[in-house]
Amino acid sequence: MTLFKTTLAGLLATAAMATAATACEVTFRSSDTHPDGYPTVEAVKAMGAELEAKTDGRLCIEIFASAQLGEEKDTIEQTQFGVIDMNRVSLGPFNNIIPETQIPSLPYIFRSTEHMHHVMDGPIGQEILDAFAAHDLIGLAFYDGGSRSFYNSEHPINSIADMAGMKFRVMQSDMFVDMVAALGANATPMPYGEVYSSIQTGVIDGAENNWPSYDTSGHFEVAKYYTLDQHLIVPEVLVMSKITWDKLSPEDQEIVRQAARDSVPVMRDLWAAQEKVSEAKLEAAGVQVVTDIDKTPFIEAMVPVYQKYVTTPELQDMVARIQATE
Ligand code: GTR
Repeated sequence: MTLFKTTLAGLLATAAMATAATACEVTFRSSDTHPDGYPTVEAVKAMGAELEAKTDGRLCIEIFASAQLGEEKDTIEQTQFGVIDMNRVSLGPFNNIIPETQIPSLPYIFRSTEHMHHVMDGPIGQEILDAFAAHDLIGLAFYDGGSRSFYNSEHPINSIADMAGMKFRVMQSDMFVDMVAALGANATPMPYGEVYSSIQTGVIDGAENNWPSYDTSGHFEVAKYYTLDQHLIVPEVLVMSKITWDKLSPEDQEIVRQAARDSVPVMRDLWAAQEKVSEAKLEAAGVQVVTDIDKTPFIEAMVPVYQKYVTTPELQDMVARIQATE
């Protein structure tokens, strides 16, 4: 009987999905490394709802959360090839491919999340979104990624000296490898999905991320020392494959762009709430947080990173314009 009920429920669900699918002329397959319920996933859902509403159900989004389609670096390639239609990713894994994305990924480039919003919502953000087109991608919108700080399994970090010789995972970006080296530690670039077991088995001592990712990845279970040095405020980005984009009419392209833009405030609200929830949850779970860290030595240590990566007059100008933004 139970089996029959399960089968029936399954059939009904399949039928419902089939009905929904036939109503959609085009279904964009969208990737996210985060689980269902995470602010980025929910924001893309909101975008999908707007798309369906504005096109009478013609354009739809199907989200593949929890890295079902692969780790970020691989899904970026698949999006360039048009195998994946949409992707919500950090700017970090784009650093080695699109030089403009290195600028908002520079350590301590933004003074606060508000500063980041002012920059990314304005002409500089638009220039960076436009830079994706030369790489077979359409930059649709930026999302929040909070501020990233170091956590590890060994001991509290109260100053740069405490990081000496430690091994931290970074996103797959050469600039982040140099950032960690500039702090006297060693960096291992690795996909997000491998970090938990790598900390657990001692392959690395720790990693760095924001509160919500530290929480939902479970990394706090294996690395309980978190120091709020806030070295990165890296925006996240929502991109579409240029192959998919080019198949759309100009009218539909505008609807897609607008729906992506409209999902940004949704994301920001969800993000602000999630940061608080994750922080409270992990503090209750016994994470040891160092909050009063002097950031000045960290900021000063980043000079060689800026020298190495901010090389062309265009990139130097972008840094200057960001610093001059209120
Ligand atoms: C998260 C970000 C993900 C991913 C991850 C990582 O904060 O939202 O897109 O880049 O960090 O560290 O790989």
